[in-house]
Order: sequence, then structure tokens, then C-alpha cells
Amino acid sequence: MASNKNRVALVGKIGCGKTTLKQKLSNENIKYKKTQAIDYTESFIDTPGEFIDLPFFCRNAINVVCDAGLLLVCIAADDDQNKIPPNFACTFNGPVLGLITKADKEDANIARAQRALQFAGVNKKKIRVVSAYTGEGIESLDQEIRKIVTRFGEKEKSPNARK
Ligand SMILES: Nc1nc2c(ncn2[C@@H]2O[C@H](COP(=O)(O)OP(=O)(O)O)[C@@H](O)[C@H]2O)c(=O)[nH]1
Ligand SMILES: [Mg+2]
Repeated sequence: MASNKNRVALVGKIGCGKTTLKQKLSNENIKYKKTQAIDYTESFIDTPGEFIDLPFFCRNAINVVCDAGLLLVCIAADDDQNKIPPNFACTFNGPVLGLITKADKEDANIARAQRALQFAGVNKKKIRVVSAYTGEGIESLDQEIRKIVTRFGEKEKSPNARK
């Protein structure tokens, strides 16, 4: 069975910037496209925000990301209504980073987002602040991901080559 250990999983509310961040980290053009289903690419598992927004689907988020090489739990800096379940990140038996996205927003509240991520079970030392628009924090995040997920960004020769 194909493994997801070379993939980085993104979870967070609808519109928190997961897909845009994925595009930025993949050096793709930034283009808005609602994520309607789980999107598997060579390096990412991008999940629909409904997995977090709707408590009923939370178990799907857990199942889908469980064997990823790295979990990125995202919350937008301007979000004043956290929906990530308490200790969500603790269900994941692997490396986790908490991302505060959209740091460029005028009404960004980094301290609030940090509290929400800690409430979601993310270690305070593992929280990073990024903006896909200004590029803040993207380069260092990219380097950090490469240290954790060794084949991050590599194109594979054929899907069957995956182990
Ligand atoms: N200001 C700002 N807006 C962003 C940023 N990242 C994403 N957005 C916008 O937020 C909206 C939702 O982004 P998207 O990546 O689709 O969110 P997703 O539902 O989590 O995948 C889009 O209109 C994006 O252009 C960012 O870093 N800064
Ligand atoms: Mg999306």
C-alpha cells in the first residue's frame, strides 16, 4: 500500500489559507480554488476545511492525516473563532507544526492564534507564523519541512515507485 510518509498534511478551518500555502511552498501560481475533496499531490495532503469546521467530520481529518510525514495544523491570524478540537494534534503520532497563517492581515492577532493552537494540542515551541502573500516565514518553514520530510518536494518517477 502506498505510504504517506513523504507527504505533508494540512488541516484547518475553511479559508484559513491551507491551499494557498501549499501553492506557495510548491512554487505554484497562487490561485483561489475551493478544496472540495482531499487533494493528494506528491508532497501534500490538502484537506477540505469542513473537516475542522464541522465536528461530525473531525474523525475523517484524523484518519486521513494519520500516516503523513508531518502534520501542519493551521489557523488564520485574523480568525476570532477557533474550531480546532481541544488536543486535536495529540491524536497524531508524528511530527506536528502549528501554523499561524495570514500574518499580513491588518487585524492579525498572533497571541490569540497561538493560544488556539496550544489549545489544539500544539507545542508552543512548534508554532510558526507565515504569510503566503508577503512570503513571511515561508523560506524557513520550507527548510524546516525538508529536515522532517526528507523527500519533500521531490518528484517521484512513477506512482508504483512509492514505498
Ligand atoms: N491576506 C492573506 N490572504 C490569504 C493568505 N493565504 C490565503 N489567503 C486568502 O484566503 C482565502 C482562502 O484561502 P485558501 O488557501 O483557499 O484557504 P483554505 O480553505 O484553507 O484552503 C483566499 O481568498 C486566499 O487568497 C495570506 O497569507 N494572506
Ligand atoms: Mg483549500
